[in-house]
Amino acid sequence: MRTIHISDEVTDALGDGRAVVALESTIFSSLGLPAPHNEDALRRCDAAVRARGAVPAMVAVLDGVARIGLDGTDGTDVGRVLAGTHKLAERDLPWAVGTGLAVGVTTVSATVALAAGAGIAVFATGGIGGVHRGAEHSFDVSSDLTALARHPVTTVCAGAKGFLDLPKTLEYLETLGVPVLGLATDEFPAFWCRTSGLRVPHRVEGPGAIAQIVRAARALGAVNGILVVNPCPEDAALARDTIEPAIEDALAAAASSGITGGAVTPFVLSHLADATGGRTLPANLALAEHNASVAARIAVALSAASR
Ligand code: PSU
Ligand code: MN
Repeated sequence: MRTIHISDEVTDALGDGRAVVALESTIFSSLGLPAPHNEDALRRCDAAVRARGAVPAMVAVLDGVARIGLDGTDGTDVGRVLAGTHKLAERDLPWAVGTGLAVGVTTVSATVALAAGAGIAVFATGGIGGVHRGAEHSFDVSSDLTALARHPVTTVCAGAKGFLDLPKTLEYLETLGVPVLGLATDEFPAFWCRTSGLRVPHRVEGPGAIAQIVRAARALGAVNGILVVNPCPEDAALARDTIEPAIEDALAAAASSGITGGAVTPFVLSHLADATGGRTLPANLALAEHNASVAARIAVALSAASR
């Protein structure tokens, strides 16, 4: 049974020691962004990685095969991923492959697991999952956090969405031993908002400094990943008081509709896009593109140093 397929382009880049950046597929599916913004986001992230001299590797499950890099030059595979409605966390991968699932889009947890297995060191996403508000009752803590701790991949994100419990998310990352590096910021960013009022443990100024920390982690024998938090570009970011009432509203709607588990994040994202008259979308696209660009620069710095 063929379980994993790495595209020719990604295989060649890895073989030559060139920079590769993994991309998750959930944010580009209908669960992450409404059409046509999902396709736009994918095009912009793909171009941002290439513009910095790295090769993008989109991760997804298609016809029961874990795919790392989509090579369907006719765009068929990409089209299937964009229309994807089945979200896969790390624990869902054996089921998706073992049962031959037609289309599964990978979250942060599934993507870092597959990227690590393929030998990809850097991954770009929008925002990570975290500890949900009310987790003391629901126990809803995204498996993104444990996956970040278990796989030696550097993840670039714009923090975590403000509808999560951000103080608890930071505490949990500390418990798991995941370094959190603020890129040119002292504060943990809250996805659409550049600030959260929470300090990051360490501030770094650029991709070169991050690459040096990644190399230090490997030299020290660390087996965990590293989280880089990169605030949404200023011209696209939203103010906290714009988004906070919409968040309260979306969470109340999720609770009264009985939405739980993996369905919470897609529900809240789509509710927020509606409640803000679509104002979350340009921010979401801009931060994803910026993260892809930063991830590519880190990957290039790492590959240059290892030659
Ligand atoms: N952030 C976004 N869009 C998304 C997600 C996060 O802006 O679609 C997805 C990511 O794939 C992340 C997942 O890994 O939500 C977390 O889901 P959960 O909270 O159910 O673990
Ligand atoms: Mn969850």
